[in-house]
Amino acid sequence: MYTVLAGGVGAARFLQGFLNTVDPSEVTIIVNTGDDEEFYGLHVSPDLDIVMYTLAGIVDQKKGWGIYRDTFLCMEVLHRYGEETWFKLGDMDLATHVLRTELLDENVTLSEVTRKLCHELGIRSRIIPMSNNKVSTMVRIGSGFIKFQEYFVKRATSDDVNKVIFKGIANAKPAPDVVDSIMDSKGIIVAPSNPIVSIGTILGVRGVRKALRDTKARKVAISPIVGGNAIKGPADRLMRGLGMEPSAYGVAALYRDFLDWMVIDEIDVALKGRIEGLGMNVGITDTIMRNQRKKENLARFILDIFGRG
Ligand code: FO1
Repeated sequence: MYTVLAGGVGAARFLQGFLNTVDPSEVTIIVNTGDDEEFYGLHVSPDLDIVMYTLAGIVDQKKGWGIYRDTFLCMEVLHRYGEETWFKLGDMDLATHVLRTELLDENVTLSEVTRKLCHELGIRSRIIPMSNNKVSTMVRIGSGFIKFQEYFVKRATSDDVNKVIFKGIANAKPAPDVVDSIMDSKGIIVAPSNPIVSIGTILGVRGVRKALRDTKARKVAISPIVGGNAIKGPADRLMRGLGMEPSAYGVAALYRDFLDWMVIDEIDVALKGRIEGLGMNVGITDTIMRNQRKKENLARFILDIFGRG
């Protein structure tokens, strides 16, 4: 069994290769829910949805989120009603949020809702939220905090962030199976997701870091930073704003207490020695997942690390 710690788009791209290389039913994906937000009274879980839609083969590949060929007619009407519509919820996508919200209102947990949605979408891997408790990622710009989606989508990550907090994390329990799946896996993969606001949130949930240190599984991370730049999103700028080195080394340093292997891109070969100095092995390969073949090559590279003695 394998466990993948996942954010949104970067993780989903990796999974497209990985799940074509191993039996999908042997994979558990623990997903960040710090980005979750309410819009128009609906509970939206962007990272869960990105992973779910990707595995179901219905994601809008170009955007990386939402459903392929969705329309946004509901948004147009909301706009006419004078509502803010900067967070684009597609008409088909809305069905997910309507059903999720209805079930959550009936006290069904987010884990159970996710299991039902995955089942109906024919997904064979197990997708679990990091926690069933509410955690809200907030970023500080100047002296004030704003919610993550406001920073990420409304303001298009244009601000300098000097602090990130995960509101509610101290009281968030790991969702059922999060710790067990880490403990029972043969291999753990930290997807090439944002180390602060995607993976950092999962690692902040009580017991997760300890489980990662204690498990006998081999733990491998793929750097989302290549040549000092994030492959997608604001990870590099966030790291710099928080006083960290925006590089594969900076990412490895965040995982040093539990990681066995850091996989970095060929471009970053010069960082090998410094990363090894953190007490982990370094794998070097082409990590830019431009097409399905490259996604599967990266997956095979990771499987090869798991297969080594
Ligand atoms: N990302 C955007 O950049 N713009 C959007 O309007 C947007 C809408 C959206 C709707 C549903 C959903 O599940 C995801 C959505 N995302 C959108 C993606 C999402 O905000 C981010 O990719 C993640 O939160 C970061 O992992």
